[in-house]
Amino acid sequence: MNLPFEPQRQTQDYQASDAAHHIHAFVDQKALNAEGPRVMVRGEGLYLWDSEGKRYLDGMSGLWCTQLGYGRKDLTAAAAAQMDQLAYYNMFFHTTHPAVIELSELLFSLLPGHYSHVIYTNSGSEANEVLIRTVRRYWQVLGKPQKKIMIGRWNGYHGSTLAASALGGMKFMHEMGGLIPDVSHIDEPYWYAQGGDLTPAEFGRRCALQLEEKILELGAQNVAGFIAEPFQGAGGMIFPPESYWPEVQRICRQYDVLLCADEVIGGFGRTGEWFAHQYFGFEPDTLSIAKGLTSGYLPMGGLVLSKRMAEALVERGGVFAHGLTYSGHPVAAAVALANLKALRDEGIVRQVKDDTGPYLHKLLHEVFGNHPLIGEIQGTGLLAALQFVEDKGTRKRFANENDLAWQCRTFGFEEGVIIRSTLGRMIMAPALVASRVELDELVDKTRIAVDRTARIAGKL
Ligand code: PXG
Repeated sequence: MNLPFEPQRQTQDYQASDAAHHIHAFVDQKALNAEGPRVMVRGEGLYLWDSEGKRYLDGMSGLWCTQLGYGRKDLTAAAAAQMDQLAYYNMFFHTTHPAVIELSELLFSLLPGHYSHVIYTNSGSEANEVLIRTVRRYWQVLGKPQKKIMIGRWNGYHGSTLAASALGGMKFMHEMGGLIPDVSHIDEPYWYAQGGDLTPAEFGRRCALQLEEKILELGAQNVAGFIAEPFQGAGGMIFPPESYWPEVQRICRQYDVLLCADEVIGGFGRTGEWFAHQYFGFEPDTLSIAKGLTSGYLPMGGLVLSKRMAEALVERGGVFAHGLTYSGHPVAAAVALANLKALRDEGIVRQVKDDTGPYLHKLLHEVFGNHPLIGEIQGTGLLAALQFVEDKGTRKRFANENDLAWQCRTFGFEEGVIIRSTLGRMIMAPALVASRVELDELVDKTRIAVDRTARIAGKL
């Protein structure tokens, strides 16, 4: 083995101890224990190494979060300096600290001007938990306490805690642990799977109109907000038709329902814009953020509020009985600040928009445009989905599309590339610092994995 590190222990030793102590995410733990998880031990740029010395091109930025890639010394230095100076303090007790103030100054310089305030959290799930209470509190302050219901979307993902998973529309999650009161769902705008004979534009409008129907059914006087990801991430990297967001925005404004964008995946340059709602051209009232805020180096999220909401809460709200021990954690804030500075000052977001994003999509269209297994290529910036299809003419999907996609992901690992599978779609979201050469490798290895899958599916 020619490793750029010294593994401390044997892989099997790590695996045995892992099985003895951990319940992993979204997996049959017994089956995983029998197989043994890969043990990731090092990261540099876009690459990861496991304990066997195998190298992977990480086409998913970890979990859609390592915008700057792995091993950035400026982020390490920012964390170390902040730990030396003030490792912890909080925003209770009438106190604050420079790291969080400087982070917010920079954050709001990057956001459109109609946002002003943020409540920091440790994760995206927490951001959405905070969202529910903040939105309800806002309507209380405005004298409309009955406006409590949140509308989300089927197959949306807003996190794994109880209220966040209730906002989301993953039914199998609801079945494990239950829902919370005052949450309702409408359909997702997934034209390829559900659009039938409608054009994408017609289907997008139809999906948006479901929101209006749902608001009328529940009573606008009872509805607090509509939460959605600008594009669905965990649900399959699904872009809504262009007609969708303008109509959703119109409906929210018309019925005085807050429009809450979950930017946990879409934020911080993924689409080539700083935030995904800017790419789709709508103006949410709140933004849930996390992941790319720190490039995943430390846990941090937040709920961003419009000036209008913040003004009501600050000027008329009195005490908001809410707070987290680690809200605005100085070390996470220092890392987030260094991360945002790098994304801005190194022109990384602009590069995604003008160079690497268009390059990736040109490549994908060249390689997969006529591929027998691929019915649609979606995405923008450093974000892409490949839709598996059995019959392109009718958009008929494979009955076992989930298994095929999982198999494709496994082939990817074998080829040394990490891509994500969901419900018959393969997803790529590499670090935003990816070079053209790395994108060549990503697409090349993905093609091998997709070809191998096409052979199993009888398409090659
Ligand atoms: N909102 C969105 C849109 C997300 O994608 C969360 C909230 C929750 O964030 P935390 O930090 O609590 O995990 C997420 C998380 C995947 C995958 O495989 C996606 C997420 C998390 C883990 C795996 O696509 N998204």
